[in-house]
Amino acid sequence: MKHEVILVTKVFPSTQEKMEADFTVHKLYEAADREAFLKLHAPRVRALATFGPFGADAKLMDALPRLELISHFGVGYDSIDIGAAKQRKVIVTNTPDVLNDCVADTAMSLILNVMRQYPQSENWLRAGKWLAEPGYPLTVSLGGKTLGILGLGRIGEAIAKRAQAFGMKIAYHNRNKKDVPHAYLPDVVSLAKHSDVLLVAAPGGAPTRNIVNAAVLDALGPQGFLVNIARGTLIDEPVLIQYLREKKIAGAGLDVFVKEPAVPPEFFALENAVIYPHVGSATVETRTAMGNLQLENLRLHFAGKPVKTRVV
Ligand code: 8YV
Repeated sequence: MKHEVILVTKVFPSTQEKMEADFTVHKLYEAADREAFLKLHAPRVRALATFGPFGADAKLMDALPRLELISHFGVGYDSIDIGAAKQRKVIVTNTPDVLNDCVADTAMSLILNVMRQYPQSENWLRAGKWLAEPGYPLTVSLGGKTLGILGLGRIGEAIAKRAQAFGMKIAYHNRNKKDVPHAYLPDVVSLAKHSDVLLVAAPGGAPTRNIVNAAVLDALGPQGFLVNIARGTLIDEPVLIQYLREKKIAGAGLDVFVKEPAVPPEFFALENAVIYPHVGSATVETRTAMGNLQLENLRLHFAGKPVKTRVV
């Protein structure tokens, strides 16, 4: 007999196929009446599969009194109420490590694109401006500049490795100093002051909300660039839009936004913003590996074994 899992939203197709092969999957996102759906399946369901921003709150956990495991697709789990999970002794797993390289590649491309203005220069060429002007305006070199990493975790380290290969110096701020050769700055403002590029790679959620605020952007200054591959919530977005518009910082490279996919249209008009639709981990290989890890945690739990990547 197959174990039963509630899936909160559609996932990567190959992951969903494998999930449906191994488990009886109840699709919450197809339910016309959510409450009736949960009531119907609650007596048998012990696991929930969540995905990115489609997580689980206390209300959903309460609707599933037999819930033992939330197997999340994504390294960031800010869409899950961790306090509520702990209180109810529900295990939460995520999908770390397998995405480090892809997210770091994306970060590096944002650093390159925002400093060297490759997308803007291509648009300039496509608009036929090369025929009228001698060349695209000069930009800024990466070599010798300081990359300040806010949140030097596993993804941050992968970014540091790449940036060093491009000749950048690394500084960082974490709650605790790490045993690494990079310069440690005791707070976000001093990191921003010390950096040419401030890169945000810390977890989202309430404790980090708006930690990149006006004071931090002032410290970064008109020659400084901001790059965010973590969560939109870490940045005070209206303030960032204002600072970009008034050129109080040099530019921003953003893969994430406060409310996705409803990106504030103000960003579309900003020449000094390079924006991606949250593609950090979005390759076939990485999404497959993330899905496999999500499935492995489900299988291990139902086999009575410890899960592989437990958060709480
Ligand atoms: C994914 C992410 O895009 O892992 C994360 O935390 O933000 C991304 O890798 C996301 O999980 C799916 O929406």
